[in-house]
Amino acid sequence: MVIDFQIGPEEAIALEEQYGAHNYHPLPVVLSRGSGVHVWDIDGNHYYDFLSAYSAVNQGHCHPKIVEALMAQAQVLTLTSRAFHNDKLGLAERFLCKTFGYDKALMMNTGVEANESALKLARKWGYRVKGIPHDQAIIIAVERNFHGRTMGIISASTDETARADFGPFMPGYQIIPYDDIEALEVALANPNVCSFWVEPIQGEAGVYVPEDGYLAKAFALCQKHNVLFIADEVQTGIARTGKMLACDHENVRPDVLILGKAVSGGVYPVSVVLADDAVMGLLKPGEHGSTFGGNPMACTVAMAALQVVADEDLAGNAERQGIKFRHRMQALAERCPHVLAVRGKGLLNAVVIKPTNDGRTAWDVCLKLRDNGLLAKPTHGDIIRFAPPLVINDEELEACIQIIETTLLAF
Ligand code: IF1
Repeated sequence: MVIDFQIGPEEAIALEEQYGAHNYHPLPVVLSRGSGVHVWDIDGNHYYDFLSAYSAVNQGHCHPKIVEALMAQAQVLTLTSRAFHNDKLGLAERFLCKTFGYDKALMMNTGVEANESALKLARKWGYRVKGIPHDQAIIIAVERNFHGRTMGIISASTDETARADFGPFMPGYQIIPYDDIEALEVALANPNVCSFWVEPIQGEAGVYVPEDGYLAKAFALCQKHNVLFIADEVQTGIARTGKMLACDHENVRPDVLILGKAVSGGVYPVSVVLADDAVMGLLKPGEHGSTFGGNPMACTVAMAALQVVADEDLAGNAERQGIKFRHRMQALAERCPHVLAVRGKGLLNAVVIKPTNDGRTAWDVCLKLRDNGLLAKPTHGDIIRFAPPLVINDEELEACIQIIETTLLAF
């Protein structure tokens, strides 16, 4: 059975308005097809995708090898639960451990679940290995972090919109400024700290890249104080910043590594926590789990998606195209008074927009970009994130840069 209801864009939006929770404010465009860096709306209009589903489709939309893996597995076995073994889980776990250099992998589904899992691990390690007194473990998080939407995770958020009316919150966090080594050193002096939990580049905050050396220094301090360094690479991982992991830029190997999004190329929800035996070995049967975590579909898709990243050298392409992109945006900033700043790494970039005197903002820029055939999303009112699929080639990037230049110069 193929469900193929034909609806127009107005009806599609009206249905969401009437029947869906209003927890998003999407750009008005209704997509119905994607391939590589390209997407098409219901009416057949073409766009370049410069969001990549928040960096989940790094391998490009509907990558044939990943879709093929999904379809083949879907016809054989989809879900067994973890009550039984399945013939793909061990293969995927080995694949993940070998790819990222860890002893063990814990497969979950979404980014936020992987973060929750990592924090549970960190607390247990704090009690069983570090010897922190019962229920006293502290996790250090940073201002403007984004790790997802569950209660445990937003308890560490400093974003009022994410928190208002959702309290009471989970205790056990200490929040320090991001990119501030001195603040970290002070916080680490507390012997009850079990972990430091950080995004190598802050995505939601507006693609905030820390000072060179921050991650390496933070990691060294964590080692000195016997504290786990947990990296949330849900958005920065899987070649997005020009290396397989953003931590690779500073040769940091996190004690606990969290991956999501592009682990599956955006084809199926897959997230992973990676750690060595000394940490992951602490989890015992019954202490953690997930009905869908590590199911054969997820395993097959993740292996295919990571193979594509290696085969197509997406890290190298992200590095090269990213340098070109920032170079051209910086040149544009010289000519265009509405471009205030350009920042990023690899193909995770942001442009800060100066609003017009008559009150037009980054949102209006994104509407114009859409009209000109490029999709991007504003954040925090004045920032536009530019993060195309990493398969983007020279010609495609040139066409996209020209759309962005034309749009901003006319703004
Ligand atoms: C949405 C931002 C991106 C993440 C990091 C965990 C998660 C995310 C570093 C949770 C999710 C998202 C989700 C997306 C918006 C988005 C986002 F704007 F919030 F910052 F990507 F840029 N860790 N990021 O970035 O992963 O549970 O969603 O799988 O729609 O809220 P999830």
